[in-house]
Amino acid sequence: MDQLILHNYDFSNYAEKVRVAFGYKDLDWASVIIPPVLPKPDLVPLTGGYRRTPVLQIGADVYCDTRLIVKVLDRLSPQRPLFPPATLGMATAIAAWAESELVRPLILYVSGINQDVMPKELRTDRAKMRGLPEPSIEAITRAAQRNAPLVRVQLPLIENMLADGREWICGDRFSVADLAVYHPLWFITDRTDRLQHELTPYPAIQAWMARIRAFGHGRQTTMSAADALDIARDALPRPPGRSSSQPEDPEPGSLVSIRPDDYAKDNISGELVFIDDTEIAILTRHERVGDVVVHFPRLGYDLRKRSK
Ligand SMILES: N[C@@H](CCC(=O)N[C@@H](CS)C(=O)NCC(=O)O)C(=O)O
Repeated sequence: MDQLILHNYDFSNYAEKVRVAFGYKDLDWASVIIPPVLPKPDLVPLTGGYRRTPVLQIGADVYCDTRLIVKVLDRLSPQRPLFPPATLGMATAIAAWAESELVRPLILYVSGINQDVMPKELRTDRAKMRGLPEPSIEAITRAAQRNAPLVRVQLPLIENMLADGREWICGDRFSVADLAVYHPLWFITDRTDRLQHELTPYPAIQAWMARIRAFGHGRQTTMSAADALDIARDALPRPPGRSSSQPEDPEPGSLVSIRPDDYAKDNISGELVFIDDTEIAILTRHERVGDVVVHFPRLGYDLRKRSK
């Protein structure tokens, strides 16, 4: 298998989702540490401007967004699938809930309580990313207080999912549902133990988290950003497969732009080289790395045709 390179930083909960997937599948991978805030001069040549974390690089192909990255890992390493066919629909729906309704209040609560141990630049950067004015420390504290109840009303739902003694959220097979529910909960105690008490009433959650922690992170080495850029420069993107687009989709070969459909509206432009039900791939070019194909999940992204 070609070398898997994950561009990530330690306190990124979405990166933790992929690191745990590496552990579950027992994969070799190289870790490139990226800055948690802009500028990210060694990342954007690879992504055409996508700035979020993590990003998976395989040669001159770059996979953005963990919703696609986990599918790519299943394709490359089908043993121990993250999408067991019997629970595909349920796992996808639970993951979608976890990464919207659960993640957002949890991150606002935990990072608000831990703001003294988070990088100082985070406040300015994240406000800019959302196109909002920079909040004061007091406003962040108030946001943490507003979001604490939203976390507390959702934790019992997870305890309930595990209450019949099942090992994993969808039954006896680990799946993407476990990964997606785990990574925000991991963030609760990643930086400090201040919020450990929020998990104390939930023995099933705690035992389930311990089972997931036991997977570890696979076999990790470290790589410099310069080496990762050289690998992209020296590789050719994989030939795209046959597209299966819908009638309304832009034709492969058109100039398109794509952006996440949530709060961070960073636009990436290039030539559409592949599109199907799960994936969109765009050819980008940068002087440092040459041609790179940047891949996005279909769901969660807004794709538009551009005039030349
Ligand atoms: N839907 C994306 C969300 C990724 C995301 O929001 N990651 C956070 C870090 S945990 C982020 O990108 N923050 C801004 C940054 O790192 O620049 C995914 O699943 O990968």
